[in-house]
Amino acid sequence: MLRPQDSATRERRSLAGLWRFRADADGVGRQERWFARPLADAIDMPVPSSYNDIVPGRELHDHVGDVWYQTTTRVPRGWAGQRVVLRFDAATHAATVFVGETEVVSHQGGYTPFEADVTELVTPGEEIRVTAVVDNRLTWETIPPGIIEQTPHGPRQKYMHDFFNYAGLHRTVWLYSTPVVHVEDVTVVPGVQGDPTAEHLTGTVGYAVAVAGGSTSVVVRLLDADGGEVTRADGADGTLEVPDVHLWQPGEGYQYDLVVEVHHGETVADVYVQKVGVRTVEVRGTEFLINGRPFYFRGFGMHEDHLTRGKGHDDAEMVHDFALLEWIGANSLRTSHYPYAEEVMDYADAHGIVVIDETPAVGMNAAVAAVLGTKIDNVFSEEAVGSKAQAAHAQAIRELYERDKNRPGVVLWSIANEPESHTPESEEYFKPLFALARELDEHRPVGFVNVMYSKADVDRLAQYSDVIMINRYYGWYSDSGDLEAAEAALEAELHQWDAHGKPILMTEYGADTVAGLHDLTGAMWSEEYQAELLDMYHRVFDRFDSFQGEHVWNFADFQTSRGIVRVDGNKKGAFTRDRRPKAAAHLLRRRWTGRDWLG
Ligand code: GCB
Repeated sequence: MLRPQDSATRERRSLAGLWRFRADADGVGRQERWFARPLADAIDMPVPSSYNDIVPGRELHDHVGDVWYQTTTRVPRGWAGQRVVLRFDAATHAATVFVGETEVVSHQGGYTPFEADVTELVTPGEEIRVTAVVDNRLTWETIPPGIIEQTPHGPRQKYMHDFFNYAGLHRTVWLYSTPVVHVEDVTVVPGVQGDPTAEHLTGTVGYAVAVAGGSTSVVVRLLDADGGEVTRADGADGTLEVPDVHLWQPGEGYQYDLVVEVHHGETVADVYVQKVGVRTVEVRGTEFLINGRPFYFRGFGMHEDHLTRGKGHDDAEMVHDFALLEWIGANSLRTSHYPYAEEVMDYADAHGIVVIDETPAVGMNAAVAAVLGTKIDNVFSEEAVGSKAQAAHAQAIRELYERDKNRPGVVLWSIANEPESHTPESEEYFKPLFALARELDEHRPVGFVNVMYSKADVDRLAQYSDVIMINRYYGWYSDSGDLEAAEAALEAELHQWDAHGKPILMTEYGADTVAGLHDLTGAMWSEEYQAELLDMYHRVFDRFDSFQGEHVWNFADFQTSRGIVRVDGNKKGAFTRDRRPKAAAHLLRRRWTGRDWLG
């Protein structure tokens, strides 16, 4: 699905701002048709934001079920004769949208966009009322999965991942126009002729344009970053050659503009500009190659998580987080454990940050669930994560691909985080999903993130992955406080994975750490322990040639559900939740940049 943009033929209007909002504790709003009139008893709710922490008290924080959002907007007069589309960048986790009294779209899946053509329902120059009912419930039919327990005190949402189930309209809502004859989709596939490490390379950009609304011809022009035309071609698909190509590189997000013009008779009916970064990705033996050169991942598993707004996107927070990544010397991140806002992805593309792009499939694991207090007998069964979840999972993979397929920063798909992966049932569940990911994208490697309960000797999914991604907590959840034992166990395990002959990435390692807690005996929870643990891991990583990346868990402390293993959230951040560095941040900066904090 194309992102809305302003072009010579298109306009967009953000509906960000304060919406009317009401939680539907009794679940009666759909039946009572709350969308049919101005929302009664409403409070102001910022969009984008999670709603959970905006007002004090548990009621909204722990709400289970529907909430209602409503706003009015005037459709620009100048849009007469245009197609008008209403797009939600995300609604977590499911939504049904109404324009006036008409239902226009429903969507399941909390982190990918959806839209509706509302042309027939609007009159340019007049106001419309937009209402969205957003459901935060996680069940055995959703990704991620969850369980709703009915209790005498009301429904309780349980889930098998630790990050808090923030919900609401986390990203912008757009009203946008396109011509009736319009570009519906663009796919680009970059490449190079010959050895990508050679000088003065010729790049290639395979492209395919889908047009809707009438018979047309398509012209594409490729512009360099200064706006100079590099090449042009006629036709809805083909391959462009880019002489002396300027590659997209880690650390340098050079991008071209592919200007797609749809000609209808003598006129240019629609113009859409697609960014293109030319780079290659390849797994060769135990190496992960970007543009033919070995790439070593340095960075973090992240979360979209901030004070007050929860998972709501905010440009200031985003730019600050990227500035901290640069300060610390990170070259990459994983969108743990769901697709991030498109603004984040744009920023990564534009600045040469390498991304492991993850679906929202997290918490498919009985052992992890048990630690978090939920008992499941057979996780991959019709009673739990069965065919319905698998269909939702497949849809999540498709929507992630459709959204991010053109992004140069995305070099690897992660189709799940820490599923149980040692049972025949897990293999049966995942086999078709790996096949789907490969069918969608022949040009990027695919993998999943392995959990400590399904080690190399029993795992059944690594065979389907191009890279080995593992999360390990030696010295924290196992060998707690004993870094010598942890070091031996980590090294022994890496030897086992080494035998696969694939690149190995540590996608999570870390220790909960209370900022400001210091202890000269190196006690757990202290800043000293976190730094010492990371240092130990690095020592071990450096002993393996097949080791191609280190992503610390986590970039920053983040909010979790309530439980006895968390005090005010997960504290494994190198930064606190309000982005102050712990000792570990300085250690990482030294390892990744060779510099101290003032250096
Ligand atoms: C994991 C999960 C991550 C958790 C982390 C932890 O393995 O992938 O979502 O936050 O452990 O800190 O427990």
